[in-house]
Amino acid sequence: MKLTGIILGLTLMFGGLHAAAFEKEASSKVAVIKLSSEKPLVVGNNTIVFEVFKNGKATTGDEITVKSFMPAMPGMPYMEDKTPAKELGNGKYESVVNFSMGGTWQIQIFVTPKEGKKYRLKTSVNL
Ligand SMILES: [Cu+2]
Repeated sequence: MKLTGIILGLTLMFGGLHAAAFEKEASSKVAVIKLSSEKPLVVGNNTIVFEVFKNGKATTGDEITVKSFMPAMPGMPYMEDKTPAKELGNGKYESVVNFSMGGTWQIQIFVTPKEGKKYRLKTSVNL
């Protein structure tokens, strides 16, 4: 009984350490990209990890640029942030994305693979 409690406690603890505060998936016929962040998304800078899979396999050597934008709203101009991602390995790429205000942001992920055609995946986030 006591041991079970300890094991459960440890499982919850380590589970908690690995859980991402933000997770989202973008996919097309070409690829699947998993977005995640250790911290919840905020207005300002966000470190987002992009995991790129092609045919179920993690990619390497891709060049990735992340564009986030919000269409113009009454009394507010179009807003955009565009930043390259750096490769971390194992199909993971990291980018610091700046959201300058709360609301819905459209995200476009531009991928230039080491081999094959360039492609783009779209998703969105709310904050
Ligand atoms: Cu706006």
